[in-house]
Amino acid sequence: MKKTLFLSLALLGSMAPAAQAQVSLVNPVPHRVETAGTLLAAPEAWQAEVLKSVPAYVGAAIAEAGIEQRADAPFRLKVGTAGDKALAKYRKRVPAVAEGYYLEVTPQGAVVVGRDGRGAYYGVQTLLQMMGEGRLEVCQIEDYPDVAFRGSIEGFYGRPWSHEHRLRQLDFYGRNKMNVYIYGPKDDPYHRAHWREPYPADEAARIKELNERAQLRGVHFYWAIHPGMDIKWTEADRQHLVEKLEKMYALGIRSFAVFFDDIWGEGAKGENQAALLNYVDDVFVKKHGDVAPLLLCPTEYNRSWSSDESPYLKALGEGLHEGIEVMWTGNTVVHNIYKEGMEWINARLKRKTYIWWNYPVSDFVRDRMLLGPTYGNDLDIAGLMSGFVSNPMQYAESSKVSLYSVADYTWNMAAYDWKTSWEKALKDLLPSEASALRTFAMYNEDLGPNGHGFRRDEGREMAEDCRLAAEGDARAVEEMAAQSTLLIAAADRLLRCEENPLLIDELRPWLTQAKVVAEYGLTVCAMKTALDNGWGEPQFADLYRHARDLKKLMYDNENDPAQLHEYQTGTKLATLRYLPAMNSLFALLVERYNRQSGAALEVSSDYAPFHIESSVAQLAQLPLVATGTELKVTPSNEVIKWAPDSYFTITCERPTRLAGMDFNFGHHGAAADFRLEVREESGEWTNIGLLHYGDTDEVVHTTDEISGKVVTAIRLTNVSGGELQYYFRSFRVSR
Ligand code: 14T
Repeated sequence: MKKTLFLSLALLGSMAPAAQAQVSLVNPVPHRVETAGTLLAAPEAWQAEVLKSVPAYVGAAIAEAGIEQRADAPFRLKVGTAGDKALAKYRKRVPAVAEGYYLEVTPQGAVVVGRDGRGAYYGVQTLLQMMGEGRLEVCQIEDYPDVAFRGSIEGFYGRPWSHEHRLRQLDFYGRNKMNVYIYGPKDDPYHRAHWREPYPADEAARIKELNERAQLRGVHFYWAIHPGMDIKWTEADRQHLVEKLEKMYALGIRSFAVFFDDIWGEGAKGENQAALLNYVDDVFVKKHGDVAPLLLCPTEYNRSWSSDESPYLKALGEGLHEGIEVMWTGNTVVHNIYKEGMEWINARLKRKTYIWWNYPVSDFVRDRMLLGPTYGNDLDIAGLMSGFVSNPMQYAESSKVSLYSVADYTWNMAAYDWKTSWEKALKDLLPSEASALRTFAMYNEDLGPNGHGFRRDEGREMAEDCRLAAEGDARAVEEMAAQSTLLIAAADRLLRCEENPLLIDELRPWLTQAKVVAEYGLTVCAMKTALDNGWGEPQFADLYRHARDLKKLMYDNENDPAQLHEYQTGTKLATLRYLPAMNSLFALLVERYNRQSGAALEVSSDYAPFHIESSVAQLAQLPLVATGTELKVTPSNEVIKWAPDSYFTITCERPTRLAGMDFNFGHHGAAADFRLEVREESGEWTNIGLLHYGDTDEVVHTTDEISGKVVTAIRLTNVSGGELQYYFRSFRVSR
């Protein structure tokens, strides 16, 4: 793109300062642009002519654009496809790639020529985006997607997106040239747990409406089914599957996916999965003739769960009909996508893999809001994949920060610039408060320590100031104080912003928390001023107490049920650089104060009344939530491997009176595999009996002896003598 721009500037001999002013608004970044930067006023009315070769939804998009259609308007818009005779003179400028388009803007009007219907739709989107801010730019654009299938997979654990959110997503995908939405929320019972059962009428009607909206936006609506948890490889279950798919077909769905992720046992057999998919391909896809190629999410869906000679992948690669697409998350479950890994998996599956990118999904770090830039995937792998979809957060609007850039990356990979794309995404999501959103987002990027080891470089822009402020450097501390005030200002502006209420509702717990976090930072910075000026008692001590109280408020915020979203456990931000820097500064100042004045103030500002300790790595990092009378451990999506004698302990900073407790590891009989002990104030460990209520109860309950005990720790130990593999569905203590 840059090259062409250079060339055209040289040819025209002008250096118009506004070159590409309007084109730069377009997402994704177009491939080939020729412009001299000549700006026009965007037309308020036009004569739009949409040729018959173009599907009706393109005409609808033009009609909805808010520009008056008037027979005597001087600006003419013509939209067609490469086959139209009337547009023959443009034909050779239309890229020979599905969904490509050519767009030409002159002072007299605009012409859009699509390679196909969707190409025409995308050309219109480019034109409409270029008209932002009341201007338009004279230009010629040849554009096309790098990756054939681009979009999202609603595939997370947690509360599925609402209908309203899904409709808004589909609109967003259309505008940003994404053509895939895969419907596969883990917590929709008709997708997974009760896959054989048909949707009730009202839910079926909503899915039908979603599919219709998707068609209007050029989006393939994939309906996914997840039968692997209890499928039997029998004729009966084969029929159950096809019957369910037929029901969805009758609603108008034409794209289907079958998921076998996160299962084991019978359902996980590669040959059987391949045979089933081939069967569905024969009796369903080919029979209808208008259904898209099937999409499979395999059980070994990432390299760390597979091997060079994996018989499973071999069974799929050799067994699956040509044309059936297979999904893949990369080298691990949550990982950036690299060229070497793409080549590895493509060779085994004998096809171009369809990437399921597990970002910005946050179902394994539920206390996080992920608003950072989208970076890290290789930029030379477009030709190695058949599709690329992002698994987003349970927070639909907030996920658009990342999805905007996924659209950009998958369309024009070589030109992808994550910084610019991020800035544009923030402006697109909240035009009136983009800078406040940017400030806030700088502190909401990293995932914190997590089982998948996926991290983000949060606060890169303040790295140096954080490092120096932690050592007490005066200028850096001043800088951090100013940054803290900016964060408070940003949070307040967003809290009172009315432009996108759905977004603000999602962000609210983190916005509230951001203000406390920033107030803490400000207070620590003020402690330095107090100490430098020799204020001593009572001012330094007051600030010191305030800083520690704010830590307690942060903790209370994290555990306040009124502030938490469903499934959310805690509200963390600024944990990679900002808070550690402020914590170090706090400790340094308090030590200095203690030394100078002979005081013995506690040097740490940490407030955490309960901690987890565990020899099981998968459990050691799980967050704890402590509401009024309840203490809950965040459930895990994973199967937990308990080595023999491994333990899980909750420790209490202060003696705590227990009322009761229970846990659910998804298995009747688990009561016999574990020993539960509490540590009493004397330091002595006491055994507590465990039992199930009834013959099928999965919950493990304690005997009454626990009630009223005052304890400093609770410990659960695997005493079965062997390794245990259990879910970790819940772990609750009431006090
Ligand atoms: F199918 C997959 F490609 C996939 O990623 N499956 C799930 C997905 O639904 C979830 O949102 C994502 C992030 O947590 O990871 C997968 O879920 C897991 C991952 C694990 F490592 C579930 C259990 C695991 F042990």
